[in-house]
Amino acid sequence: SSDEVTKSRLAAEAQKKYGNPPPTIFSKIINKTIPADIIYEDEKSLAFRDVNPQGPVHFLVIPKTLIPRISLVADDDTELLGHLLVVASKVAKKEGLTKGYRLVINDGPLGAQSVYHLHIHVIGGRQMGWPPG
Ligand code: DGP
Repeated sequence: SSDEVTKSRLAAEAQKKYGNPPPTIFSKIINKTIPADIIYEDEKSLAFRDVNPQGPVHFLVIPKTLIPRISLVADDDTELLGHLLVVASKVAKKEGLTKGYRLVINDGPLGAQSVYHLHIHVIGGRQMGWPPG
């Protein structure tokens, strides 16, 4: 099926660029083998609600291709990364976050990253503090 073709293409791309990063739970969300509250999807990206929300609105925007972390991106990821930010902004608007919100990308141990599939957190619906914890 075209689904299978897409899956193998994404896996091959990730393998070529980043070595062989182990798939995470987010691959299963992309493949729809585990459920998630998906609020946006296109060919290159997916947005779904975080299972452990840190505000009234908390969703994640991820690339369908497996980039493990922001510190591993390369020049040819520029367009995809820009796309993810545009998706974050559009979905935030759709979620009614007219008074502002917070974007977060955690990287690695010191950044408190727990899932090694790049994701942008979009958190809103309450007053944020600064500095973040
Ligand atoms: P980070 O710490 O930046 O790697 O954030 C990972 C986030 O992913 C964390 O806020 C919880 C969320 N998360 C982990 N597993 C699942 C899952 O199976 N479903 C959903 N919807 N979110 C998940």
